[in-house]
Amino acid sequence: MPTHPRPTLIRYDWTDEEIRLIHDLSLPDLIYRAQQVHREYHDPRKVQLCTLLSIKTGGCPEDCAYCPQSAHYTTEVVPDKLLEIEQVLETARAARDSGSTRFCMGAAWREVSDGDQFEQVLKMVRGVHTLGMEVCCTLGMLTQDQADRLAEEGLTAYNHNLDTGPEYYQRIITTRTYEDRLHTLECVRRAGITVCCGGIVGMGERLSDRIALLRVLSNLNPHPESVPINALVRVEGTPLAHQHPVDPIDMTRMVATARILMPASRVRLSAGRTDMSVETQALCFLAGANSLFTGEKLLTTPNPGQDQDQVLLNKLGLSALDAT
Ligand code: SAM
Ligand code: DTB
Ligand code: SF4
Repeated sequence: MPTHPRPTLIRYDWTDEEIRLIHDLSLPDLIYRAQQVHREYHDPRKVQLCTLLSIKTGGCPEDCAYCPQSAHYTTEVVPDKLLEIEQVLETARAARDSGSTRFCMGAAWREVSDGDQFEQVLKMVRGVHTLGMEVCCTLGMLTQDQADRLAEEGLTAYNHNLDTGPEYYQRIITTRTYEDRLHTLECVRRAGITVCCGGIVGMGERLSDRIALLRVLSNLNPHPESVPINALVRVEGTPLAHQHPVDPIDMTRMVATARILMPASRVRLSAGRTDMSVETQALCFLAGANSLFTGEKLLTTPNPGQDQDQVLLNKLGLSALDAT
């Protein structure tokens, strides 16, 4: 349970200037403010554990510069066909049994096409829902009808990231627009599915691009229920393979600012944790992160395994959120 009453009003009209002032506070002031807001809306000792599974890997027609699954780049990812339903449900069951409460299925698609494969995905959604887990998908762009059908099968959340600010976005992806992404988010919202939407830091963007991303996210009304903050996983073969690693304090500032702007949302410390120390992750929890991806793998790249995360949570006195 949250440990404070709720005086902070949720706002949807944050400006870049206001966000920048928060982001640039002294670190103690920033963390203090993030902690205050965090405790008004969340139990500071609980962390949501989510498990990812790539149900359709590689060969994607999009040109997202960070992504090892894009067919535009030569990476170590071996394209595969859509997984069988049983295999997916087995993985979900194992994730549930090791404490995960949300199962997120990702497909390397530009968009969902109606037909057999979508019908299979609908069955996977129903199956995971029946296991008593929250179900999330990230399948690319959706039509309203597809979003409605996913909702009917019990989908809890749809992940569709804005990735960065609108200006820098065009340097990262040329095959679909920021407006396309916003349109899919609207379809998801209208279908009554919760929205999972965040971005990536460390792609060579300026601070103003990170601020712009936070402005767009925090001006969505309602706010996305989950906000994944990814640190770029630098994958050999992608155009962003040789970016500088993200500075731990920059990551902390991003998490804390997201927390302050979107008080009721879950802020997820997402990709990039294999390169983060325990201390960096601890700072991110202090800054208001309250969700993690667990398991050995994200979609195609490594993630700290369950044992390592258990040690992390124990050390910090945190525990997994119970299933709802
Ligand atoms: N194809 C679908 C789409 O793009 O919407 C779903 C899967 S896609 C891999 C989901 C998200 O993963 C991307 O929007 C991006 O934010 C994140 N992602 C992909 N590759 C990443 C990387 N190398 N480092 C950090 N985040 C990454
Ligand atoms: C999100 O924001 N991060 C996850 C999830 N949503 C789908 C994906 C991270 C992918 C990292 C690169 C990979 O493993 O392929
Ligand atoms: Fe395809 Fe998604 Fe990767 Fe972009 S992020 S290349 S859409 S799998």
